[in-house]
Amino acid sequence: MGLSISSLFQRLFGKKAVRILMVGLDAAGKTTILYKLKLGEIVTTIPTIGFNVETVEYKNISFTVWDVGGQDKIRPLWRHYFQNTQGLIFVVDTNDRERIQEASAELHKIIQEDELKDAVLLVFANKQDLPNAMTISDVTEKLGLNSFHNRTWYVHGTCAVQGSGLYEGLDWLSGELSKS
Ligand SMILES: Nc1nc2c(ncn2[C@@H]2O[C@H](COP(=O)(O)OP(=O)(O)OP(=O)(O)O)[C@@H](O)[C@H]2O)c(=O)[nH]1
Ligand SMILES: [Mg+2]
Repeated sequence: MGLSISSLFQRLFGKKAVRILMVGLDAAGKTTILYKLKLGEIVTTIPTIGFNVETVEYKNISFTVWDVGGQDKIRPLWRHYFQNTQGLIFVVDTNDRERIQEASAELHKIIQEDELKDAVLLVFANKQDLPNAMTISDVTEKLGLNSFHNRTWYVHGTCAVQGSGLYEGLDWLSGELSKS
């Protein structure tokens, strides 16, 4: 026996349930993304101390998205959310050139965690609406994504306040996660 919650959910509702962890530096736009996906609206955010969690239904998948605050003092809390994560969304502020190395270091630190070894990685290169934003190839290079050999990853440009790019990211995630 031993039906997982996910397969039980799938039998009852015909949808696959997946657990997504969304992290990134503070002010990258995670909470804005979460509520744009959930409500279709821009909410006024305050820095997240702790986490927000919402379920977003898209296509044949029910995504439970955990959005964890990114301030440096609370980044050590991220690891408490790693377990059972099937998809990791790493959000980067492409306008924040000063902290792209810091973002890269945080990504490299968590990606080697054993609990995340099977998680697919979606990078949202956010704030593409701002004039000084780094390009997708810049972000790919600065995050060292090409060094992730045993990882399924994808980077997509987004503008959370307009909602652009978000569903393309979920499309990719749903494609990858329905394979497993
Ligand atoms: N111009 C622009 N601003 C954005 C975009 N996405 C988010 N913002 C703004 O960036 C600020 C920070 O957004 P949040 O969603 O609170 O950031 P966060 O990643 O949740 O931050 P923490 O909770 O501190 O980890 C807010 O003022 C947002 O309105 C975007 O695509 N473009
Ligand atoms: Mg937040």
